[in-house]
Amino acid sequence: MSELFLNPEIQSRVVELRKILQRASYEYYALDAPTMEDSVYDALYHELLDLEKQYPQLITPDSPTQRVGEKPTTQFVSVQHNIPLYSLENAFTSSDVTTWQERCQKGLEKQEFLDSVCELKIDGSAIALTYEHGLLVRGATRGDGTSGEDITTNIKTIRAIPLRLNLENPPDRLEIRGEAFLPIGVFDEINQERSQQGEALFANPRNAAAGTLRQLDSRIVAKRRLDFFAYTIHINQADFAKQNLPDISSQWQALEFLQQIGFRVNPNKQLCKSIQELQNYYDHWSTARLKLPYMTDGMVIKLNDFPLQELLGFTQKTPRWAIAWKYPAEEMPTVIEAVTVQVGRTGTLTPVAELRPVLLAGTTVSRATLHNSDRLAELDLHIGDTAIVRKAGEIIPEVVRILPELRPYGAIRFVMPTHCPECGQPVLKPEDEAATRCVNVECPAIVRGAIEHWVSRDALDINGIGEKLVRQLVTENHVTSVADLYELTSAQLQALDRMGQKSADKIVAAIAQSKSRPWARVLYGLGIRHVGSVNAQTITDNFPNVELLAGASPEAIASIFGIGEEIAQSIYEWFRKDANQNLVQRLKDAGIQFVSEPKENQAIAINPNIAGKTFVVTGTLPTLKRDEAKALIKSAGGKVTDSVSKKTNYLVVGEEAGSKLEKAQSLGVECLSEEDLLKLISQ
Ligand code: 3BD
Repeated sequence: MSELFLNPEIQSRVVELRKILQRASYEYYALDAPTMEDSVYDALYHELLDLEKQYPQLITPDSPTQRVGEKPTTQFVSVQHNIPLYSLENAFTSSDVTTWQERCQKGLEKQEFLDSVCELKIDGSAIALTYEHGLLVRGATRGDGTSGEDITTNIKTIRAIPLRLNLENPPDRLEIRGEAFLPIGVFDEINQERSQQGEALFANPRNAAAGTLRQLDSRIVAKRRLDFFAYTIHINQADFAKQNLPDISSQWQALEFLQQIGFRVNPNKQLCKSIQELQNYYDHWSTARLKLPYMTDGMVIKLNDFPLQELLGFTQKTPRWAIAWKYPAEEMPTVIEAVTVQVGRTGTLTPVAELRPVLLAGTTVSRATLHNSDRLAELDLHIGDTAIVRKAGEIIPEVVRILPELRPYGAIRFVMPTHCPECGQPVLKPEDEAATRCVNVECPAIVRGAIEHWVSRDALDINGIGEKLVRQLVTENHVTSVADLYELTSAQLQALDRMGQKSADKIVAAIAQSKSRPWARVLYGLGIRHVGSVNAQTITDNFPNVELLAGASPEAIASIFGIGEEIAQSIYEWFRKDANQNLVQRLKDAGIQFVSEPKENQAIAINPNIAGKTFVVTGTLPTLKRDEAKALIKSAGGKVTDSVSKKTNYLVVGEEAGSKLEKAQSLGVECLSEEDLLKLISQ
């Protein structure tokens, strides 16, 4: 009935609203240049929605209100792809890429480098879109390349995919291919939500995207905010001529055209004119990709010229004119052959998976941490399980998850031992802590750890005492505490395996030299929980001798600017133990410094790049010692702390950086190399 009373003004308003909203979406998604405030878009969108509710006969399939379906589908329908979706050949090294380029040249009887377009390889799901007369009529998964599933209702929820092409005279039919993906931020949000609701987590954004695309309820898909980058266009030759479309004879032009007609195209594309340029693109994005809000697993190289592509054609599965150059995999499945348990310096027991070796991020990995017993229980790990192991960059390899469907029959669950594997004493696991601990102060692992820490570079810095020697000294009972080091004789050392007089004398001298190390290093060397080398300096600045510190209340210690209650409590408790008091006495008797030297006045040149900024230093720097780097930062007015937090401005990173780098990356803290730091200071 309402049709009869339809006001022509309303009809034209509906058409106008759609035009305005479509334009705004195009600028926002395709051009990445928003022109309309969200609130304005919202208001106009709701105006359209209300009109369409009143006059349902005005609804068109390309209306921006039609992105979310009404009710869930029961199953997806299989569809044939008119043009198959090919696979890509993989390259893993620059020589693979050179070989590919030479093969192309040979096939085309050319001598010179063939211009190539580099695109980031987005780690999502390949999608095929069909447009008829400019309207999106079908979206399908890649499937096996020849047939996939019709997921049109889900595809329509993706705002980066236009429902109508931005084209005056659209061809009768046109196919677009590209990659649908979940931005990493959205992925994290989804997993956080799932974990709160006790649902199984998605392993990575790719699986989450694929899972979302195959959701039967498009209202859920709409909430997941999928995104899309287009990279291929197929237009019928005859159609092409008929509509007098612009000339598209290269991949570069195709990408530009795709953006023009309304698609989001990845902006990080490059037209390369030499092998060196391909290499530079690969090198640049191998690290720059880590800062992108979506996952990439490599780059795709395509010969730019369409006529040349056509001449080369396809093999059974792949185009000869394209290749994917992959970054080394960071996650791989492998078999856990055994689990061993390591005892650390503080007595913490860490379960370690012994793996069938796999290549990860360019290195062979045969062990991965399992963190603690809570994590073990979460994984439900059985010996012989196949697990996904992950190693990214400098980060310690870890077991991400188990594939229970591959568990061998009769496999035995691994449980944490009730006794320390090093000393045989019972272990403790406080209810409120994840860690299992050996609390036997004479446990050889703890003694070894204490000594290794005492001699380490930021502590007493004693050269020549490595892990092997420490092990020998402890096993042979020469040393049961760090104080025993100062009673070692050259003769005792010479009695050890492979130790000559010269080396033995050197070590004894190095130990003696350590007696002159400042009180701050001594405090750090004691290995009190939570006391890092920076905290130790702050504390000794305020407590110039050990007697003052040993007698201080937790409140007095925590009153120091920059020292928290946890550290204060830990120090307080440490000095309450007789064994520790005895240790301090023995070290004092041996001549170790437990008193601050009077401070000389230092000339300070405040640097605005550094002043007021908070730094953390980690790993082995190429030329500076960590202490030297820290002193440099402090002398320029910067603050140095021991651990990375949201308040950290910079992480200075060297070789073999561990969890601090991982933390900094997850918090988005800027990382500096030694060179970067020196530049910043000298500016
Ligand atoms: C991307 C093929 C060609 C048109 C075949 C050259 C293999 C997934 O960002 N270009 C890209 C990306 C993927 C591509 C092509 N360009 N094929 C491309 C691609 N920028 N990821 N892929 N695909 C898409 C695949 N998918 C699932 C199973 C097997 N192969």
